[in-house]
Amino acid sequence: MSLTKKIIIALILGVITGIGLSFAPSSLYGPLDTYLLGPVGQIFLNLIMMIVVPIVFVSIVLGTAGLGDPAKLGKIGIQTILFYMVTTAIALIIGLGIAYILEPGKAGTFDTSNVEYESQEAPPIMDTLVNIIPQNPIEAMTSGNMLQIIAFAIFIGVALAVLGEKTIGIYRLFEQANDLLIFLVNAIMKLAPYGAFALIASAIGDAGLNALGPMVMYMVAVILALILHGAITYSLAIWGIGKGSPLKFYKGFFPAMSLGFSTSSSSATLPVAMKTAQENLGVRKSVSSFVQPLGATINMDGTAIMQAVATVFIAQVYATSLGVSDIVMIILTATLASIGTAGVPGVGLVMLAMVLNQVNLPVEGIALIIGVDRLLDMLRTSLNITGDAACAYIISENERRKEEKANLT
Ligand code: DAS
Repeated sequence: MSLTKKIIIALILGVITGIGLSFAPSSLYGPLDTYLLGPVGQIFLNLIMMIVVPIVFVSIVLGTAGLGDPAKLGKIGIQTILFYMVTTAIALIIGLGIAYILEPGKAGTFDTSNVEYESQEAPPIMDTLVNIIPQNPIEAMTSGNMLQIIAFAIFIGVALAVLGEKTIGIYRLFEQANDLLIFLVNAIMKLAPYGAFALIASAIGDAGLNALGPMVMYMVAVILALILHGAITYSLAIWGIGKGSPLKFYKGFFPAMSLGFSTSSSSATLPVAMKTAQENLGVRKSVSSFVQPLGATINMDGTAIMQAVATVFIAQVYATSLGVSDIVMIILTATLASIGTAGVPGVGLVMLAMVLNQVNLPVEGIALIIGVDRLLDMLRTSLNITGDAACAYIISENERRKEEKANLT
C-alpha cells in the first residue's frame, strides 16, 4: 500500500479515535495520551525538527552553488530566478491574505495549554535585516536561527561557485550530504502515518469535535490560495508576458500535474514534466532542460502558500498576533528557504518547522495540521511543478518571438 494511502487511513482512524476519546472519561484519555499518543506524536515532531537545520544548510549551499555557475547566470538564468522569486513572494502574499481573511485558526478552540509557549516580541525590521549576517554561524545553527543559517549557506554556495574546480571535493561532499539527508527525510516520512494518527487523535481527543473546524478551514484556506495562485498569477504571466493561452497551457500540462499530485514529489515528476512541456506546450528543449530542473529545487510556490497559511493558522490557534516584521520574516524565510528545498514528499512540513522557528511560534502547532498535510502535499506539488513549467513556457515563447522578429528584419 502506498504511503499516501497509509497516511489517509491514519488520518481517518485518527479522527475517529480522537472523537471517541473526546467522549471518553479523562481517566482513560489521560494515560493513553500521556503514555502513547503524546510520545509517538512528539517523537515524530522531534524527527522532523532534527532534520531541519542540516537539510536547510546543505540544500541551500547546493542550490546557491548551482545558481552561481556562470553558465546558469546568463540572461535566461537571471530571467528564471527573477520569475521564481517574484512568483514565490506573490504566492506567500496570497497565502497570508487568505489566512487573514478566512481566519482558520479561529474556527474552533484547541486546548493549547499543554504546550509551554509564550509569544516573544519580534525585533524591529532593521535589526532583523542587519542580523541576518551571523557573527557566529555555529551558534546560528545550534540556536536554530534559520535566516542566519540560510545567509551563511548562501555565502558558502557562492564561494563554491566562484572557486569551481578548486573546491569540487567540498561540492561533491555537499552533494553526498544532500543525498543522505533526502534519504533521511524519506525514512522519516515513512513514520508519518503513525505520527499523523497519534497527533490527530491526541489533538481531537483533547479538543473534541470543535478541533475539526479549524483543520477543515485550514485545508479550505490552503486549497483556495493554491487555486487562486494557479488561476490568476500563472494565467496572467502566461497571457501577459508569454502572450499565450492559459487554457491551452493547463490543458497541455495537465498530465504532468496529475503525476505531481499522485507522487507528491517534484523531483520524481521532473522527467515527465519536462517531456510534457516540450511535447504538449512546444517549450524548447534547451529552455525546458534548464528552467524546470532549476525550478524543481528553487521554486515551490505551492509549498510557500502552505507555509504562509499554516504560520498564520498556528498563530491564530495560539492567539498570537503577527506584526509587520513577522510577516516580512515569513516572506523572507520561506522565499529563501525554497532556494534549496528538494522536491520530495513532506519536505514542506520540514521547512514549515523552520518558518515557525523563525517567528517564534511553537513547532507543536504542526500537530494540528500534520494529519491533512499529505493531502495538501499532493496539491501543492502539482502547483510547484506548474510554476516551473509556466516559467519555461514564457521564456521559450519570448525566445521564439525574438528570433522570428530577427529573421523578419
Ligand atoms: N512534496 C514537495 C515537492 O515535491 C512539496 C512539499 O513538500 O511542500 O514539491
